[in-house]
Amino acid sequence: DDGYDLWLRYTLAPAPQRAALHARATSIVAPGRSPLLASAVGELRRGFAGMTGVAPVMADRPAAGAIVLAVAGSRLLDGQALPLEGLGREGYVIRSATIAGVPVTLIAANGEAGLLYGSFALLRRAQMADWPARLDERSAPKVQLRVLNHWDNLDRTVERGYAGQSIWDWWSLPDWKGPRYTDYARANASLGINGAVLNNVNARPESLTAPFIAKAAALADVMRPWGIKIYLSARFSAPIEIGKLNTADPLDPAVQAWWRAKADEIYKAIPDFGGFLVKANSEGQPGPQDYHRTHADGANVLAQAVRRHGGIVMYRAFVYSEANPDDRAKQAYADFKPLDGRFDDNVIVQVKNGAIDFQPREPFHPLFGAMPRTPLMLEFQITKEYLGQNFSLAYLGPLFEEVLRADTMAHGRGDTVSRVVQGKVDPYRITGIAGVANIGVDRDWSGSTFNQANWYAFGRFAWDPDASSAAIAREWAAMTFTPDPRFVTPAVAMMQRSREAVVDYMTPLGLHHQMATGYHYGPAPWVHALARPEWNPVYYARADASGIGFNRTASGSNAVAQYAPPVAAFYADPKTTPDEELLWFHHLPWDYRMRSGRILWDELALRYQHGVAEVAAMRRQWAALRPYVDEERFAKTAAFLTREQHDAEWWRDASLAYWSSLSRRPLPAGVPAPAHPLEHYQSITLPFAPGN
Ligand code: BDP
Repeated sequence: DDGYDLWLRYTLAPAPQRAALHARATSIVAPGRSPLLASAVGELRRGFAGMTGVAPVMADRPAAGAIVLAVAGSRLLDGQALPLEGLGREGYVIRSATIAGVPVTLIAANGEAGLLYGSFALLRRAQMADWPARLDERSAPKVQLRVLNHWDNLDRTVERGYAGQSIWDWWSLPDWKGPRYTDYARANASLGINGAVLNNVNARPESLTAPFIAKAAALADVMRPWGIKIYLSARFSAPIEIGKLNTADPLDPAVQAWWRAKADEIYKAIPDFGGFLVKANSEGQPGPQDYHRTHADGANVLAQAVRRHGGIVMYRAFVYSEANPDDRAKQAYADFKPLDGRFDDNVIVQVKNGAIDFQPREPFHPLFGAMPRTPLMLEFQITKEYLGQNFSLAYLGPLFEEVLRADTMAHGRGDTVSRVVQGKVDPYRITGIAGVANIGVDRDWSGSTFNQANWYAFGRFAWDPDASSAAIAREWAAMTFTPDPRFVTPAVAMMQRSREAVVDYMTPLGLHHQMATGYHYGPAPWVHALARPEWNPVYYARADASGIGFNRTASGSNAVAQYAPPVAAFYADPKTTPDEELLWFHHLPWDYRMRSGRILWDELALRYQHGVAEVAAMRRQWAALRPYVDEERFAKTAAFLTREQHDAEWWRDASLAYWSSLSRRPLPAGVPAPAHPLEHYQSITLPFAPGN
């Protein structure tokens, strides 16, 4: 098994269950002709054919064991009293029911999208062997926009992509729409993902030219029957580069007219185009500040262009510049908080989960809860740029969950990031979650089987930000491998600990951004001479002979003050700051006494060691799961775990070699001396690393 089928494998169920499954999927009744409905029916047939060996027949009226798909108002639902209210167009109800005297499984919804999602939910139950005698399930997405961000370039390289080239074959589009696009759409629809931004936020202007609009339109045609809208990243200076204007000033009428005309052109080709994603005035990208305008001015010019077509603008708050050297973590809040309420009503500001950059662990971004009049869209990174990229077995469910459950205390206890994002803390007109995709042309899509779990978890959390990472892992493991609990239970336990292992062997106790320059793979805590201060790992760890950590309290950068007062107070004191975030907020002496009773130096060293030990434990665990896994996926995962173990030891040894050159303290018992002198680690470079 090369992993191509993801979690939609639909393998033949074991004989005893097969007959029971078939008895519940004898036929499909699905009046109507919409493309969404056709997708739902096609998938149900494919799925049950795979699992039972017999495709359900299409029927006009229910017979025993039929699966009945019907939207509200259908006569098939007469007398059923279904709780469809409040489900929106995408929610669904699945029920064991009796229609015309025969037992059926009913999938009902207010719109065809709901029937599609309900069909996948039923297939999930069948795949997990979790189909109770009386089905009664009701679900609706808690977030409107559930969007993948592809950082895919027009030349098919993928920024921070570790799964091969871009799946968008721009060169052969729009003429050739390969089957992989449909499989991509199916996989997303199975999770409820309803949007895809096709191109990199570091956007090329060409993506908005007529030939590329035609290519995007071809992809939109493939996605539409699966409930997915497409979006494009827009380069702010496009009016100059492709419009031949001499400015991109958002307040210039000619610029405004250009964006309107461009939007009209796009909507002509793609009537349901979702809108634009914008990265402006960040990492060299042009933006409104080039013209002394605000980010609100910048967002609004695009928003006005798409608004009459029903489009939106996702405007990123990932901004930092040399002008703000005292603490990079503070800049997004400093730039955006004063603009609260100044964005047009079809703008949503997209905020990374933490204030720096997709680190193995970050405290939640202080903008969450701080923008009552501006909808905020949460951005996660699914591709593991800073977490070992391809090779680490790092399930991100616990990371997503930790961020979503973090309490912003915006107005009081319980105002979690999840509730902010759902628009329940402040009433948002638009709600959304974005994930930077980890998808490429590799046969297994994501570079490794376990990386698929992160795509899966992203989609499930976007649907329900209050979901549980463990429950999601169980679904994924059961569908991707086998529902046999002898596999699922230990595999899930391993997944649940896997991200913490990465935190421990890379950046324990709140350390961050210690990765090598450029490709961000492997340790480089000593780097100090890059042009901008905040590009250097030493900027973040602030380690010297006296101690380690970034003082973000009032005596330091005072970044803590960007949080609501109770959160600020909690993080201002090292005694209340959790160990996991300690050095994010505090600079502490090497002999600072930790909760464990150990001194900081010893605790730090032991955390690295713990991370390494966890990877060793995962390798053993994986070896024990061999009987349940096909040869190909077993071998690749085993090889990657071996690589991860090497990387974990490298991280531990390089980091401790460097820190001990500053702390001048002996390693505690149980932590081996680094295998090589510091200079060895400092001399390692990785030419041709992917994804830059
Ligand atoms: C950083 C990546 C960089 C992205 C940037 C972004 O290193 O490649 O362009 O984020 O989010 O994490 O724009």
